[in-house]
Amino acid sequence: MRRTIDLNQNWAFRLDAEVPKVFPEDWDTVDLPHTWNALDGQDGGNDYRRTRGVYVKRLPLKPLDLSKVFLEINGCNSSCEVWLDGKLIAAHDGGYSTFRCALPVVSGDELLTIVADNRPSDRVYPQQADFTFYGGFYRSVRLILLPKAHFELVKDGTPGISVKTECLGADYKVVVEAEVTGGKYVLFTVDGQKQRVPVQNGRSCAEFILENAHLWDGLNDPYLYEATAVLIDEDGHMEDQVQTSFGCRTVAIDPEKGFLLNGRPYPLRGVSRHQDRQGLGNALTKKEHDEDMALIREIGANSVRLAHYQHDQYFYDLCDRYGLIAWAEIPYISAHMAKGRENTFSQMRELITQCRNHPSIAVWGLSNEITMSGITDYLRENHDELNRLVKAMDPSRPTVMANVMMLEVTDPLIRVPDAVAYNIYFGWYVGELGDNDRFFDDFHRKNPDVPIGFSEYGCDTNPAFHASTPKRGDYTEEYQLVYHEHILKLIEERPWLWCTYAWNMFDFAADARDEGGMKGINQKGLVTFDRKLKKDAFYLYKAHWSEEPFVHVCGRRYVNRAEEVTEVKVLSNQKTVALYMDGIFAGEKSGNGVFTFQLPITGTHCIEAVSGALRDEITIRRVDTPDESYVLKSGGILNWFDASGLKTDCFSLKDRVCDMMKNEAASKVVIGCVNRPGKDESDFIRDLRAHPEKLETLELSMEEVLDRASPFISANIKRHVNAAFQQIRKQEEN
Ligand code: ADA
Repeated sequence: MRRTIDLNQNWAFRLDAEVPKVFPEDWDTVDLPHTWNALDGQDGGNDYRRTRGVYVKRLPLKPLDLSKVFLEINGCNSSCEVWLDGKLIAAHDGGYSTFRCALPVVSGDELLTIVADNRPSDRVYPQQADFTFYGGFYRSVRLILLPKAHFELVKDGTPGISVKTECLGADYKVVVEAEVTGGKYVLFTVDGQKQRVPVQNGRSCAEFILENAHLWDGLNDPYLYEATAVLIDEDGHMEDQVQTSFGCRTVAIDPEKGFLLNGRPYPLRGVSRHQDRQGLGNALTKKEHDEDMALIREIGANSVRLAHYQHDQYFYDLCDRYGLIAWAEIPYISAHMAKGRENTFSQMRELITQCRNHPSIAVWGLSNEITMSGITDYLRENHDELNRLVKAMDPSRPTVMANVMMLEVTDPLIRVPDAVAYNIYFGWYVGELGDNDRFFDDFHRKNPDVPIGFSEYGCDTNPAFHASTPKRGDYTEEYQLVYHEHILKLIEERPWLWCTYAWNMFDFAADARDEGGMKGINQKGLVTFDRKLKKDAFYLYKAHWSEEPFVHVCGRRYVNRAEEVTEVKVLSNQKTVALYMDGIFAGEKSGNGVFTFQLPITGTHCIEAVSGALRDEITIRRVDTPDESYVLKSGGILNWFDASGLKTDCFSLKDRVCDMMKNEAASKVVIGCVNRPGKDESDFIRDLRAHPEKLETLELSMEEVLDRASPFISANIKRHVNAAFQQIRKQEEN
C-alpha cells in the first residue's frame, strides 16, 4: 500500500539563487507552508518581491523505499520547477492547485530543489487583480511512495477516484471511476455495497444504486457518503487504496426561481473569502481555515464564493462537512492575455479534476471581471472554449461568470455560461445605493431568461473611523452598516437573485492599495485581516441569517460623540430589544434585525441592550468638539489599478485629451467615451459631443473629462477605460 512522507520541515531557502549542485549549508532554513511575501505583500507600495524562491532538501529515503516515488505539491505560486540532483525533471504553471510528478530516485538521498516563481508572466493567470500574488510553497509538500500497481495521481493532480451521482427520484445512481497503472481488479465499496471490477485499459468503473439516498442538503443536513477503491494485483494482494467522501444532491439555477438545491429554491446568501491572513500571507494551516469557517458559519451564511482561485482542499472539505454551497473558480481575471489561453484550460481541468467530488461545490466560475481591459474576439473564443471544456468534463454543475459592472447587460458574453452574476458597487465607488436595485431590475427586465446573481458588493471600512452622518467614501463603520442594510433589503426583495456574496468576509491584502488609512489592504471585510475584530456589519448578517440568539450594540469604537442626541443601533435576531442608559430604562423596540434608538447624552454613559437573558453594552461619552481621530485624513484613493504598474509607453487616463487625439487608435477611444451617453450626464460632456473639434485642443486629462462627465463614473468604469488606453502604444509603431 502507499505511504506518504511529510516534507514540510527544514528547507534551505534563498531568493534569486541558482539551483545548487550541493546542499547549501549557508542558506536560511524555513518550514512549509511558506511565502516570502508574508510581510512585504501586505504593507502597501505595490513593491512586494516577485521573483524566484529556491528551496532545497536532501531526500530522506532508504533503499527499501525506492519503489515508485512521487512528489506532491499542494500549492506553489505562481509557477514551480522540480529539480533532482541539479536536473530539471518537472514544471507546473498555476499557483492554486495540487501538482504531482514522479521522482526518478536511485540512491534515495538525492538533492531535491523546488523553485517557486511569482515573477510577472504573460501566460499564467492571475497577473492583474486586486490581491497580492504571494510567492512560495504555501501549502503542504510531501512524498508519496507507491507500489508498482497504483491509482493515477499525476494527470491534472487527480485524486485517483471520481464519483458521479445521478438522481433517479428517491434513489441515486452512483458511478465510481478509477484510473490505474497495473493491477487486475478494483474493489469498490460504497455505503457497504461492494463490487470487484476488472481493470480494462487502465480504468475501472462501478455503478451502485443508493435506495432512498440520504441527501446532502446544505446547512440542513450535509450528509456525506464514503467511496473506497482498492487495487488488487494478479495474486489477490491489495496494492493501493484511495477513498473520497461524496454527497447526493441536485443543483440547478432558474432565471425566476433562482438557485435550486434538491429541487427547491435555496437562494445562495453568503460571502466571499480570500485565502490570506495578516502576517502569514497565504501560508495557512488548518487552524486558520477552521477559524475562517467558524466565522462564516457564525453569521449564518449558506454559501461562500471562494475567490478568485482554487482554494485549499481542506476548505472545500469544511464546506462539505458544514453544508455551505461553494462557488469555485479559476483566476482568469481582469485582463485577457493572448498567451494565457492554455493556462485557463489547465487551471480549469485541475480545478474540476481535483474538486469534483465535493458536493458543496455547485458552480464552476469561468472568469472574474475579465472584460475590464476590453473585449476582443479572442476573449470571447476563450470563454466559449472554456465553457465547452467545463460542460464536457462535468455537465452536472452550472457554469457561471462574475462580470464587471461596465459589461453591457446585453453583451453576448452573458449567454456563454449557464448563469451570470455581476460585481456591483454603486453606493461605494460611485453612484448611490438605489442604483444597485435599478441595475438588477434593468438586467432582469432585459434578460428574463438569464439567471442573474450579485457576485460582489461591499464598501471599504476602517473600524477606527466613525460618523453620526455616515456617507459614501468616509470609510466609517456606520456607513458600512447603512450600505449593507440597503443591500440586504435589495436582496430580500429579489428572490430571483440566484446568489449574493458580500465582498468580502475578511479584509485581505492588495499591496497596490493605499486608502482608508490603511496601506496594502482591501478593507471591505466584515472582519479585520487578523480575524480579531468583527465590524458592526458582521452582526447585521448574523441578525438576518443566524439562528444563534444574540444582541449586539453598535458603535463601541465610536466613544466620543459631539452631539446632544445620538443614534444607537442594536442588532439582534430577537423580536424585541430593550435599551437601558446608566441602568435606567430608555425604551423598547420590536423589529427585524435592526433596532434604532435616539438617546440624549450629557456625559459618559453605559448603554445596555437586553433581550430576555441576552445582553450587550457599550460606553459612550458626550464631547464638545468632534474627535478628529474618527475622520479619514484627506488623501487620494490609490486603487490597485492606479498603481498596478501603468505601462508608461502606452496611453492612460492620465494623458491629456489633445495629445491622445493625435493618435488614431487613442482618439477612437476618446470619442467613444464622449459619445457614450451616461446617467445624469453633464452639459460639459454634451458640449464636447456636439463640438468634437474641441477635443483637439482640450488640455484636460481623460480622467478629468470622465470626472466631469457624470456623477456615475465609477472607479470600475475608469479601470475599464484606462485598460483600453493601456493597450495603445504612444509612439506610432513604424
Ligand atoms: C472587483 C474584484 C475584487 C475586488 C473588488 C474591490 O469586483 O472582483 O477582486 O477588487 O472589485 O474591492 O474593488
